Amino acid sequence: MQTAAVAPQTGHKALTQAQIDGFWSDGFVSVGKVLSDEQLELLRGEYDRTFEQARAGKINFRNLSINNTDELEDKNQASQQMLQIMQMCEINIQFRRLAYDEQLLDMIEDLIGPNIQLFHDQALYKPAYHGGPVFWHQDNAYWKCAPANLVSVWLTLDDVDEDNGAMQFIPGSHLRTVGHGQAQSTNALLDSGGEVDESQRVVVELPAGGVCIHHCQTLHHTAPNTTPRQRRAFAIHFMTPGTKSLRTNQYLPVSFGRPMLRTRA
Ligand SMILES: O=C(O)CCC(=O)C(=O)O
Repeated sequence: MQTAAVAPQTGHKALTQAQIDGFWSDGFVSVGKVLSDEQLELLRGEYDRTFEQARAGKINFRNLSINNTDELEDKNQASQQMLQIMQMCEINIQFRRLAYDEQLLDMIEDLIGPNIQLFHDQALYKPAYHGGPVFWHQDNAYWKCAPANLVSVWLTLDDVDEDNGAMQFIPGSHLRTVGHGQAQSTNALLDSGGEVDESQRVVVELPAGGVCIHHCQTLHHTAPNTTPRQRRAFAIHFMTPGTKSLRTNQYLPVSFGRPMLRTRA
């Protein structure tokens, strides 16, 4: 069983003590708007362009709402679409730069210390009207990393609320691991819904350019998007160097896809 990491004493760089304490007691913290309007405009354009290329078959993507035998037409036409492009940092320079954003890294340093390596990133797009759900899960049920002290920045390029797919969390759920099963409607997602007391859920509404941060064991999900408003999100998953994959029993080496983003001077 994995246990949640203990908060390192790093001093404050970007988060307040209340935000840091909130993160360690709840397993998530909402930071509000972080991106400037200029950054937001630039990233929206790059995001849309990349998804257009993906839908045209030029870039790999998955529709997490279907069984990915991966016919392009199926992915594009499905009645529910939770679209995912992995490793934007390897295909788009603006999203790679975002992983190195000092403001974001200052927040992450407040939580896991000054040695920060990228685990991976992903664009998660719920189109208007037929955006598919992401079921309740703890990220580390997918990742199987040790120690389980990875943290994720989830960043939205659109205003988000419960109806178009804002993040929903169960406070305190990062303190223990729960069981996950394969979701029935798709081969791409796990589902730990049976373990969740939904009356405890907290919906984190954010404005476009807003950020929330969560621990890799915090139970979270997002609802289908049936609204006329698209929901473009981007997640960056950070780890400390020396993190091990329990699948391979190997440390995760520094590479182009897993660069060191910050090290102690
Ligand atoms: O963007 C979503 O809908 C879900 C994101 C998520 O589960 C994550 O970033 O860990």
